[in-house]
Amino acid sequence: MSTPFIGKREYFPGIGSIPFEGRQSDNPLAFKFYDANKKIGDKTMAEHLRFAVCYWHSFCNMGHDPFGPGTRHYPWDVETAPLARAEAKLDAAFEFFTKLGVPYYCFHDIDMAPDADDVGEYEKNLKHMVALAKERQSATGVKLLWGTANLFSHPRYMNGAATNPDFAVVSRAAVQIKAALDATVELGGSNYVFWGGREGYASLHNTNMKRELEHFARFLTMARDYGRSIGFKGNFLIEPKPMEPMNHQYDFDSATVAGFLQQHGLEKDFKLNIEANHATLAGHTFEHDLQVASNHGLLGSIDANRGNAQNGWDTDQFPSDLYDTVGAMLVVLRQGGLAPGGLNFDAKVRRESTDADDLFLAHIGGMDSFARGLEVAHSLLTASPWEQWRADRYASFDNGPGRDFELAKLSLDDLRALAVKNGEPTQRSGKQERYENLINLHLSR
Ligand code: XUL
Ligand code: CO
Repeated sequence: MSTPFIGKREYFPGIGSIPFEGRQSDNPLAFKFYDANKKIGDKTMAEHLRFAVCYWHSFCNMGHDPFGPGTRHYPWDVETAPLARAEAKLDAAFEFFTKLGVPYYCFHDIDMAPDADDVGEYEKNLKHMVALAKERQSATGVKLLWGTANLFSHPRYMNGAATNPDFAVVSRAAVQIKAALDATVELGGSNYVFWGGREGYASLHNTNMKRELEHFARFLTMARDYGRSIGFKGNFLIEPKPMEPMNHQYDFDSATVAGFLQQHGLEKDFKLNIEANHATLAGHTFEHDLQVASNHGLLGSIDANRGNAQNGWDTDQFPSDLYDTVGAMLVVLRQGGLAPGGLNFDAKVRRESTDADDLFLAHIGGMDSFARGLEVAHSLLTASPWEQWRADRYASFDNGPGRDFELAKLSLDDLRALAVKNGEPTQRSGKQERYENLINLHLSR
């Protein structure tokens, strides 16, 4: 099957549009569960899942690790001039998005455009590439889920960007934030992400944490004000991560960021972008950090990936664990969806996965895993006793004194008097295994 490609040449020859073939198919380059137009409840799968491909891992990361260089050879890297290489990479990226059939993508400023120490040159490069990306977006219908600035790779940011102890670096960071916000607005992005890569510390001995956090809030407030002044109507998203690259990062997890946003009056404009492998690095499950964000009305978007239970690093593997995707989709469905956020695959193929089709296989697997997670979560919520069981567990608060307690009508003395009257509470089982069995049953149907 051939698909039109939009660049000067085809970068993924031999691979056409990825079709939906259903669970009986043996075709590795076909979806088994992700059927974009299939209705789940009142929305299609595409509307629920809002998949995005990330630019950095998919088209920039060569597979290097601390022990060796990259293992991948990208055909767009044969261009030697930086701008020509960026243009070829853009064509390859849009060819990939279109063949895969995802509605969205995400990028950092310097994933798409060549970086430069000279501010004018950096801004010129980004503007040039954004103009081309805008053309590709209108030619293909692929949209921008979110834009962001890379404020962690350049050595100038080694001590942080917005939280750097040197004001000269804080000011230099503003160049990139302003340009990336301009780019996001120009490309009609639905969200703008801040991942505080080096916003944290290596040692408390030399760090005034309180002052750095105040600078961080000031910086985010300025970015918010600038974004709104140029017409950005979407959500600003903070992406929590507890560590790596720094020993400690200020946006540790959902609970920490929710408190920070509320403390600084930013909770109306900012939400959270929760990444699975960041939640597990913080010692939580993915589902936990999603739920905490959702409790605060702050779950804005998801970076979909998974870690490795054995080593605990940010391995950014493609999601493949259905138990995890069911858990995630339960939280998403209960809060009524993710829009204007989405599911961005912040994931990379393994260093040993060096064929061009591996990028397709990885995304197909991730999309199928979330499509299946969506189906199972929907069926648990609408065609099983799950919600009733959970509600029954709290039934003692639905009326009588329990309800009065929730309505703040009782004092501590009242509670004591009730305890004396009622005697020792009857033991009630949590019945966790019953829910686990139900998930497996619905997964196998
Ligand atoms: C790093 C990470 C970033 C952000 C965007 O762990 O997740 O790629 O998603 O800066
Ligand atoms: Co991420």
